[in-house]
Amino acid sequence: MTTRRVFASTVLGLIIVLSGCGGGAATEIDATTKDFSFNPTSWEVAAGETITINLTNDGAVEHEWVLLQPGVTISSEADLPDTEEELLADFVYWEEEVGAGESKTETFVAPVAGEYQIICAIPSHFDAGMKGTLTVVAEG
Ligand SMILES: [Cu+2]
Repeated sequence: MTTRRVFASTVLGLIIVLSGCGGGAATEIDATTKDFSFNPTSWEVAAGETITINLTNDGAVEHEWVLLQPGVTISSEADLPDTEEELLADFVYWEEEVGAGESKTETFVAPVAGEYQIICAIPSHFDAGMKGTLTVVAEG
């Protein structure tokens, strides 16, 4: 009786551990942009995987889905550099823009496990609310 209970709880624990190891993390995500927000505002993908992203812009102006580099976060646009060159070198891990009313499908390779900030880097858009979170989980 006692042995059986221990076995059952061990199996249950193993299932919980396995399911928490990124086996369910997506390799395809959807992101819709509007004026001025993302929907959804958070995504979860598996580290090192090629991720397909389906971008749809339901807004009236162009938007971007910008994945910031590991360890890089901003709290306002004042934290961003003045030049595109510095932005790409020091802040951006991957980015794609999508025109008003347009849709596109692109791919990028997910970085190492961690929490990453998603922004729209078009002036005034981040401060207006275009921010999100990409959670990258390690593969089990
Ligand atoms: Cu935008």
